Amino acid sequence: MTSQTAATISDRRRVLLAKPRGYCAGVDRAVEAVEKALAQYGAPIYVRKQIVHNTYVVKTLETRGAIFVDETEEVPEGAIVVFSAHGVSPAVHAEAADRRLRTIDATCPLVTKVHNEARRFAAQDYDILLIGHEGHEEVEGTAGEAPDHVQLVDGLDNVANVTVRDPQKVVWLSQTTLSVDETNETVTRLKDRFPNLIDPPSDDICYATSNRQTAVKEIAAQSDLVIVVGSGNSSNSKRLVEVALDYGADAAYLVDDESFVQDSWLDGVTTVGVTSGASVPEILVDGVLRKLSAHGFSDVQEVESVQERMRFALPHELRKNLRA
Ligand code: 2E7
Ligand code: F3S
Repeated sequence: MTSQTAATISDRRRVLLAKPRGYCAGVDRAVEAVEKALAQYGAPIYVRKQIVHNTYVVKTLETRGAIFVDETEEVPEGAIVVFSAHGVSPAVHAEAADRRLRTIDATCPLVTKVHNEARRFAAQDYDILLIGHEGHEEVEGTAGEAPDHVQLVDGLDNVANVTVRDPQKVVWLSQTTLSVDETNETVTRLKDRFPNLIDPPSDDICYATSNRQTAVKEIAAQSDLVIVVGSGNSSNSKRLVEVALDYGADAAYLVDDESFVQDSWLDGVTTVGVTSGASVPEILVDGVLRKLSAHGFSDVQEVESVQERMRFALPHELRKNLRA
């Protein structure tokens, strides 16, 4: 290769950086809730489950004095516990009350909205088809609002197994972080079986999930490779990898941080798309961009598809004194 050809190729190397990406309003609020609790009451502050599904966020809060537990029974009586952004069922609230825990509920307000829908339809004796991923904390919390009325529909293959009491009285709800396209397909199949299936009063897939998918669609077709920054248990981040592949990226990978980016992925690549899930701090994206720059991808073009301005107020418990 002549030096001129090499220069031409390296000049063409670029990064398309999706916007919006990273923290959503619910994550911002939940992480700030733990930070404020630590500042206001001092360490330790207990947190039930990962406050958001990001390894770096959890580790950072741990170094500041947060203790992450799986269940409320691991929290000493009378201590302060924060409930994660993904929400909890009424049974978990009751357990915490039994143990006289002082609770700060960092459930995203858009998840609370889905809980309220579940309660309202259950009170009217509807069968509720909850589209979501089995075992995900958000699904457990929402289903726990009306366990006798909710059945989980996890993926298209599950549609055939659904049985309802009265096909005239069925509603679907969903997890907030699903693939928009796949959910539409699932609903279409459900409506083939239950033509009178009612839609949720407003979209359950949240603005942040849907905007990040729109943004990655815009860069995927032009990208040889898409790197999604996010942790392996982050539902919305994993969906971004799938959407990138569906919309024309030749390859797409989920990475926790730049150390996971393999040099071999960049062989023969001229355009790298980069985005991040809703639980991902920007510092992790910066690290990936630095690594790409070191490999000749220093031309970074941000592609903004939707403007976001959403903000949520902190949990109300942080506006009063929780001291015992
Ligand atoms: C809360 C909710 O923490 P995440 O990675 O969670 P998912 O649900 O995508 O695994 O992202 C932020 C977030 C998204 N949804 C937090 Cl209900
Ligand atoms: Fe809430 Fe959606 Fe974020 S449900 S926590 S705004 S990804």
